[in-house]
Amino acid sequence: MDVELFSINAVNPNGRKKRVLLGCTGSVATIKVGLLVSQAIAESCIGNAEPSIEVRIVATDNAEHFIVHEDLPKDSKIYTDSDEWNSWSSREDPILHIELVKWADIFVIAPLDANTLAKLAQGLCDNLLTCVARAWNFDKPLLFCPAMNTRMWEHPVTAPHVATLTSWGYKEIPCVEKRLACGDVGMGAMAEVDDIIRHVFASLESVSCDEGSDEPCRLDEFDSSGSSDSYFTDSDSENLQNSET
Ligand code: PCO
Repeated sequence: MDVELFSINAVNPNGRKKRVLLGCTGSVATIKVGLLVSQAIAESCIGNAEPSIEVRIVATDNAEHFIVHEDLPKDSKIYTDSDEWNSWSSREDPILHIELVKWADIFVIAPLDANTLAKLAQGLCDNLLTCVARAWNFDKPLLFCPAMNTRMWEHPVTAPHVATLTSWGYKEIPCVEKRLACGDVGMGAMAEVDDIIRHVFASLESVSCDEGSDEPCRLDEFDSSGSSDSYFTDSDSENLQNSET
């Protein structure tokens, strides 16, 4: 698809920021999540007084190994499997993956590793990220960026899995060929951050979030209960210590 660079109109005329839910899995390409989020937010400011997108992250347990927290904007919201379980104690409590589906305007899984790709293609949902995907509202876009070692990419099971996802209307942002983290050169690297952002903004163009069209959502209850992780920088910690002394 030919997407014009910076042809963003992520701003909703009614004022609400467009809500990007970013899923990260256990590919080493998750090291780029900070760059992806920071750059997307910065680019969404172009032509607008302030960012026109809000990004929240769903990370699998394996993704957590690769997240470089220092690269993420301060106060980035990261939801993990433990949030799903810690936030539920009785039947009146909201279910985190359902609230995330209601909250988001778009779900972007970047990177999508071989394991989670296989799970999604089979309909498995054994963690927060795969539950979000399984409960996804097909009226909203879901984009995925495969990323894995070339040997895994070339396994015969990969292409049918990708084809299954695209047959459901999920949009693939194809992987590229380059030197991978393990030193091998070949297909399987996550698409470039610039390309991912262009595709996300292009998909957001068609997302309407007119006043009154939002599904009622109880995500604020998680945030105010402090059950999800916010990332704070070292300077926040220093400021806190200074204010305590
Ligand atoms: C390597 N696996 C990988 C996963 C995909 N790689 C990438 C890129 C990064 C660096 O530009 C890691 C983002 O190579 O997406 O490298 C061996 S298992």
